[in-house]
Amino acid sequence: MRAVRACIGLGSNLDHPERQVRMALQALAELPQSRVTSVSSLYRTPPMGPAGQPDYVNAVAVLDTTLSALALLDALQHIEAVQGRTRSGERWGPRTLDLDVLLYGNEVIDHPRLSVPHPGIAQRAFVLLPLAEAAPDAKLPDGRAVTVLAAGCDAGGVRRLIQAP
Ligand code: 5RU
Ligand code: CA
Ligand code: CA
Repeated sequence: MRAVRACIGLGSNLDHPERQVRMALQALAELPQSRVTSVSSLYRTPPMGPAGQPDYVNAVAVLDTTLSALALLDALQHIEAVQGRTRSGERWGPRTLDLDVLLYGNEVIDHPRLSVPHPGIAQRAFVLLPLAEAAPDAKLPDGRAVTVLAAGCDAGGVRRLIQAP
């Protein structure tokens, strides 16, 4: 099967976020049928959505994978669970680890479990800045370039924490 380039968003704001993101990057590197081709720097980002939660650490990893989009989602949710993700708190509340399929090749997916491109991708600096760093040639299925979106977003408060390897 032909490999698809999938872009994965990583986020954590509980229980040593930097360590959570590093552990998740290691887990992504060990996914079956997949190869990590690029990883962004780690960014410290102010929380969007519900206020009063800790800052996040965000990053993006790029994979070449022959996993289907839903098999990839299953694998990401397994990594979240291993790293202590609970689904009990408030919607959009703090979490130990959040892994999102941001892009899956050029596909548009509208499934009860999975929406790709990830909703909000075109507005959120904590997604666009690491995405533009890790996959500077990436475009959304509608043709918009992530570098153009990143240059136009409000990057207020987003700081590079750890330079990409
Ligand atoms: C509403 C607006 C809800 C924007 C959400 C993250 C949103 C976050 C994250 C940062 C959420 C979804 N803020 N807020 N990083 N996830 N900085 O990963 F993003 S909840
Ligand atoms: Ca998310
Ligand atoms: Ca998620």
